[in-house]
Amino acid sequence: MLEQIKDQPILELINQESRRQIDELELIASENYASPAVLAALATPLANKYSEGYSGKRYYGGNHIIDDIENLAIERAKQLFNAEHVNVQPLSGSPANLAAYLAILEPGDTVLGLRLDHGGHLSHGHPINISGRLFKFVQYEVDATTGRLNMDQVRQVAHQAKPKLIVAGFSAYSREIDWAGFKSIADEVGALTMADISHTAGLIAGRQLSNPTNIVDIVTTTTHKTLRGPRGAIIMSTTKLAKAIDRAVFPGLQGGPHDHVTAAKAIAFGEALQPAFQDYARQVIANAQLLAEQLQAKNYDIVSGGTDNHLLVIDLTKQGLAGRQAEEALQKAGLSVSRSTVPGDQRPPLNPSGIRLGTAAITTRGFGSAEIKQTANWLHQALVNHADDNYLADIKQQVTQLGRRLPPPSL
Ligand code: DSN
Repeated sequence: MLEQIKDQPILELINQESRRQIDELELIASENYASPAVLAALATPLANKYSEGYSGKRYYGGNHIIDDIENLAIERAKQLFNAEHVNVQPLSGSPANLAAYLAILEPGDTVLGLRLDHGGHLSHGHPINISGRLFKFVQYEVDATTGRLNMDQVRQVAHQAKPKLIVAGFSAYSREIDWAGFKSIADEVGALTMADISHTAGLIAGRQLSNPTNIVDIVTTTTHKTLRGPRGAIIMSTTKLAKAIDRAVFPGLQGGPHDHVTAAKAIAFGEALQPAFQDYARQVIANAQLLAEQLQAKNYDIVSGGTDNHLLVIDLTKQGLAGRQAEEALQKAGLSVSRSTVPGDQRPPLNPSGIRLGTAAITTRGFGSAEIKQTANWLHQALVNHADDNYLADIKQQVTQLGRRLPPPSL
């Protein structure tokens, strides 16, 4: 496929990024490597088509084949998540969340969401995001001592705020979620519930974490994190909310869906329906738990004391390191991570107190316990020697050797 690209500057940059993805270890919790089949679908003539509307009700001609593709994606997503209704058109996670809000809320309505610096997401009501500008978000927090959600505290905030919607879902929270607990609090205050499972969708689809579909009213998820599909998102809902969700996505928020991405989503859902995907999801969690244990043994503080999913947040306060400093040093060692706030962070968001690690991508490369222990050692050595560029370059060479032995499947 790449041989078709004659534009040398772009081709060279694409090749550089491909080499980087082989030679470095991707520990960013929201990233993964889509399969060759998923990537191939993205480079097909489906990208040429306009399909505003839905199956059988499009605003453009020539969509009978696109209808079949979209229907297949919907049926597979329904099977994967046991969902009553699925909209596969959202372009990504934030638009999916916004469409969900538009389906059931009016501007000014009160909504509950987790604070960004406690592990929430911008689109869960941060004042700088359109969610926080359109709606009156009241933010709940994780417990200051345990780093975990305390459902009694969530209940207290809900009873005070009397929201129309409670959003449960996170970008940097490593513990299992009590979906039924959120639902019962919502019922007590007459609110709807929405779960944003963008981070854990693959672990839910792989039957390793509990599934909120059929407990809450709306579930949104991106398709490219643990779910290992293309960049994009879907919205699942009860049949009762189906029409409102569909109208909010189109014509409420978006124009034409990206049909090549819809095909890639269908392929990814098909892959996730295979028994091997459950083994993958199990290994992602085992790897994250081992990584957390290894780092704790080296005296690192893991927020909440560990992980039940694919991610962990390390509070580097004890090490006297800031998140940005750590991220930059690790990058020099070929270890790609993202800085992260920790609950109650005293530092600014651009240079917070922690880093977030995830094992979805390295597990796709075939990492098991030996490679995880090695990775924990490299992380520790790089953080201890963060000011020594020669030392970091030396680690990078070792990282690259392992990276070339276990390349991403698409490269
Ligand atoms: N940017 C994603 C993450 O890193 O968690 C969420 O949108």
